[in-house]
Amino acid sequence: MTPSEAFVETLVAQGVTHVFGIVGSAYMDALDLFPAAGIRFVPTVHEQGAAHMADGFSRASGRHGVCIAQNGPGVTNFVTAIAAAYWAHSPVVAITPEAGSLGIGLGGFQETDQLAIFSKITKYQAHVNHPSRMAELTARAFDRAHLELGPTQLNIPRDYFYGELECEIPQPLRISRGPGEGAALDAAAALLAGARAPVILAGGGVVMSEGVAACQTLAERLGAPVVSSYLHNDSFPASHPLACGPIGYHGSKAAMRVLAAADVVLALGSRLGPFGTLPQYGFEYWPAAAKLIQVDADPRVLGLVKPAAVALCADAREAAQALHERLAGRKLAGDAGRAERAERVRAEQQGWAAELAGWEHENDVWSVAAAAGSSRLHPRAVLRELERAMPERAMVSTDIGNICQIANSYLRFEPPRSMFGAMMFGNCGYAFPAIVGARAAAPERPAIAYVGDGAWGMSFGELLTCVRERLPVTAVVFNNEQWGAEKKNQVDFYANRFVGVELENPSWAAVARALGAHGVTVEKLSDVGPALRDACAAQREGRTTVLEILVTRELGDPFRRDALKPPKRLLPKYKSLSAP
Ligand SMILES: Cc1ncc(C[n+]2csc(CCOP(=O)(O)OP(=O)(O)O)c2C)c(N)n1
Ligand SMILES: [Mg+2]
Repeated sequence: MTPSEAFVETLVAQGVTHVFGIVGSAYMDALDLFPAAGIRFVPTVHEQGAAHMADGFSRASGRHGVCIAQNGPGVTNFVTAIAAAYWAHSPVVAITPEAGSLGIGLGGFQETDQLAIFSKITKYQAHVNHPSRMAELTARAFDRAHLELGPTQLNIPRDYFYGELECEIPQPLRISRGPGEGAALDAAAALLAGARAPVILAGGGVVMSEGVAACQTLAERLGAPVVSSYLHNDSFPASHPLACGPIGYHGSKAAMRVLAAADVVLALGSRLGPFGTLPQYGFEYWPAAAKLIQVDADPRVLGLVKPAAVALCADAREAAQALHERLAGRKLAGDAGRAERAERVRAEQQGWAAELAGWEHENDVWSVAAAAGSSRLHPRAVLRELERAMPERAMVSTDIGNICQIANSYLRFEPPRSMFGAMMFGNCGYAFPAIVGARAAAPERPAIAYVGDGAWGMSFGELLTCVRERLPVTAVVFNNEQWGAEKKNQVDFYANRFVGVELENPSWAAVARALGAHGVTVEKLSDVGPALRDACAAQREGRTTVLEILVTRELGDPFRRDALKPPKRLLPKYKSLSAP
């Protein structure tokens, strides 16, 4: 076969059905085979969009997401999105054809050091150093992405697609972490059996391991409330009596209060990232005195951020099952107070629900003034309406911004693989292309992106992909005419000296219509729910809709209060800009 055939046959063997990218001469010999191989090439507007789509595809399906681009500029356009996939733990394979092997180093066309550029944001980099290794190294890039749950790079000198070789196409290698080491499981089971107030923190690993049912069985056995880790609101069914919602920024106070009262915390499939456990609402809720059992498939994150009494390198689902087995027939210290604990959990859930129901707008002085006299809608009221109208089995991606983060309080899911937050890379412009990829993976599910107007400016171009490729989604664009999340810092720390945060917008609904999508401007609260329902129904007819919601400029709690300091100015010319 030819190397192009070996490459494409390896994709087929790995189960690849979609590849996102922009066409380029560097890999055209292989691209030519895609249709005959049963692979759909999804052309995008920008390669960043392609890689975010690959990420969303993989998060919705649990399968690999794949993107490909022209060497040089096409490939460098991937960078931000691959970094985002790295922190989302998505098995994305970035295929990066590079300058021809005989010209490397001569400064020919579209040449740059593509391995160095991705070295810190991939789990593995395969460089095809000889055409006859095409299948072997392609397969390894896929296997490693799955094994390490993160992006890998497959770098191919463009002349290596040509030639002839003989090879076997490798079968996919799938290795489970298993339930973890026996002695550590024993120790964890002993801690759980001795716990008076155990709490399970269900992380992204529960979703990725298809471990929700196992987590639920274990939680019910222990009578342990379950909190979700930051931006993983879908790691436990929200309607379950033990579900307390997400911890972290704009999360559930019920979750954080319940966690604060734990004596043993079982962190299931979580790296316990530092941002996700920061104090919120002025409340330091991490139970530092509690014994921590940390389970994660990546041994490098065990005990990294929080000291763990027991660290288990394991698959979250298998570990939960093994712990449940070890607790069979055992007396649990927590059984004594089980009814009171259940009552307390219920009270916390109801307390938070009532607080949220009464919290219709922001109450700080700046926000009240900013919203006064405005006919625009309060963001919280809009988020509540959207929550109420959310169709069953919807997938929601959320961007980085003030309103998108407040949405954490209002996003409740039953099945996993439903929420796709821009994870710890935190890039504006994530949510929209990610939901397009999710939609490609799960065409039967309603697909919705929450995006601020600033982030929308970065990402709306991919509307063309939705229209051209019939990948219908709904974008909810919160138009507050500002880069709100950053403006909030200027309110809190810089005495309302606004620099670079005001946005003058076109009608985003009109822009959507000009690009061939449906565009709706929502100005009345009672229109929010019906507009979302209509837009999701239109997805079934192949139609993409932008719901532009006109909201006030009020702003909720800031992202990085932890990282900003009051301004100190020493030079006389800047003295007046000092904090009082
Ligand atoms: C790519 C990128 N650039 C800049 C930032 C810094 N940043 C974080 S939030 C934010 C403002 C987001 O504004 P918008 O999307 O309008 O949402 P809002 O905060 O107004 O709800 C910015 C600029 C970022 N996170 N990512
Ligand atoms: Mg905004």
